[in-house]
Amino acid sequence: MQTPVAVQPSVSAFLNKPKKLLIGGEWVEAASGKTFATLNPATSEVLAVVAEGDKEDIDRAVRAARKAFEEGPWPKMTPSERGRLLYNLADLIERNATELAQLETLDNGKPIRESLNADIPLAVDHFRYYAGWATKITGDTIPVSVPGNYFNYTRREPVGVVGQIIPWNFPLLMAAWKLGAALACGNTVVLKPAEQTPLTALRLGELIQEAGFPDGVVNIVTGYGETAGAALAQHMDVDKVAFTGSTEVGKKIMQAASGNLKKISLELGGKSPNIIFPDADFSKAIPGALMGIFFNQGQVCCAGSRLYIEKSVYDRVVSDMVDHATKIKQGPGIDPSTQMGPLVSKEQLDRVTGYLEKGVTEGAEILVGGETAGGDLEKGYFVKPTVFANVTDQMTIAQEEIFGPVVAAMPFEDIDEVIRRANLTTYGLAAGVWTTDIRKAHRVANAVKVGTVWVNCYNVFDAASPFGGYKQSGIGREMGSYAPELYTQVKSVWVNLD
Ligand code: TXE
Repeated sequence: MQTPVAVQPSVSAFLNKPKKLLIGGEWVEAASGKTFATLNPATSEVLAVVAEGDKEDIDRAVRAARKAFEEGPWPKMTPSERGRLLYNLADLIERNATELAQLETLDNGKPIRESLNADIPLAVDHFRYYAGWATKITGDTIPVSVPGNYFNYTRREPVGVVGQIIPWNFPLLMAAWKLGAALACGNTVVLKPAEQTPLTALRLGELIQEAGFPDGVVNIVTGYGETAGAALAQHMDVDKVAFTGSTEVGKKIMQAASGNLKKISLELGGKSPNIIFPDADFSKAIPGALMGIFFNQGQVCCAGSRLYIEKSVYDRVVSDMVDHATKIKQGPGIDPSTQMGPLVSKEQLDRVTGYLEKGVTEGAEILVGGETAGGDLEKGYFVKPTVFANVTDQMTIAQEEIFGPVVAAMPFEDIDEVIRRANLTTYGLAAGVWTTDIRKAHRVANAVKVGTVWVNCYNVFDAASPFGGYKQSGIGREMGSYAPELYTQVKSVWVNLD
């Protein structure tokens, strides 16, 4: 097994020890005894070996979560005690930030500067934010008009046992997005990390135990989507499933959930328009457009992958983008000077290069990139940052989520045209608009059918602000005051006062 250089001793120690499933407070082997390897995408070498959970393990984990939900001590704890545990967890993540960032970078490929400065601090923030919510899940008193003398009030109660299936692009942060609100609201959880990136979730499991969460409140089953993931989505004793991933699998989750009509929330793919008007501040718009598509190698659900540029400034913006793209330093994420790491897997590399070929076949022109990186990086899953021109809205590269560092640049004539074209997609996750004219900014913000609009900025997130999609980008909103709606159900209580 390849132990990477320049990592903390605790990272090497974690990589070398057996990685089991967390079920009912115990670390256990998969019932089948099977394991699978997780690779370092910068080198394609084996990074660690992990237990391969399947249906039987999901069954065990759901039983443990049910017991913890019904019998306690979790349901008997006060909201403030539950909040305290979430604070403890946030503190522990913060204390182990470098270790977690290194693990994340090795497993996922992302530059260490991103895992250290974005993924981990955002996860800490997220747990702290929802720690505060634990004491603020309230009901209402309702002034009813029915004849008689009634007192009617509502209680917000936890949904119960929640299955959470997360992707590989922000492994720890997605675990935080899912767990924070679910635990603050008093649910118990079975978490299924992505098979490509199980490591930080497993380390998080250790920190969850260290923070003092009772056994069975959080269970973690690593394994594949079609087996462990599907078993969780279908399970008849799971009350809700929360999923982040592809729209294709999102639809399967919805079908699987119909067996017992479990509640669902889905955060799916996107093809987000990023719109630049000629009156934009280009010193911000160009870096914003670059970051919008190249952050995390473009493996971001809200990536600004359709770049609409008003015709009069199209050539200038595109040439600046190309110029900057050639200067991006690619390399192993663990190298602090790396600006862009590898894609997560060989499968993702093949998917992205497939889109590059398709773009050319359909008549688009590659201005920069368009190929894998050779030389020292040949063994890893590196794709060069790519800018496509001569793209039409109907082309596959303008319609389908590529999930790689690939942007389609397209000129437009005026605001009405760009609004219409921005909405020409089955997705509706996010949009960006760059202008110094506040009227244009608001007109676009109001007209685009998406869950998040960034004006003169991109990829800004805060635990307090909701995130989720219109159309086929998803169902429900995570974060802020909205996520507790996903993780509670409302009970109306009538009391006859006569
Ligand atoms: O995603 P999957 P993949 C998009 C992106 C990417 C494409 C494919 O376009 O190129 O999806 O990536 C679990 N029942 N996004 O194939 O399969 C799986 O184990 C239950 C967008 O990796 O959707 C993993 O834990 N679970 C995205 C999770 O689903 C199943 C993030 C996501 O994997 C399952 C990732 C099944 N039948 C990819 N099949 C975003 N919205 O941010 C798989 N899984």
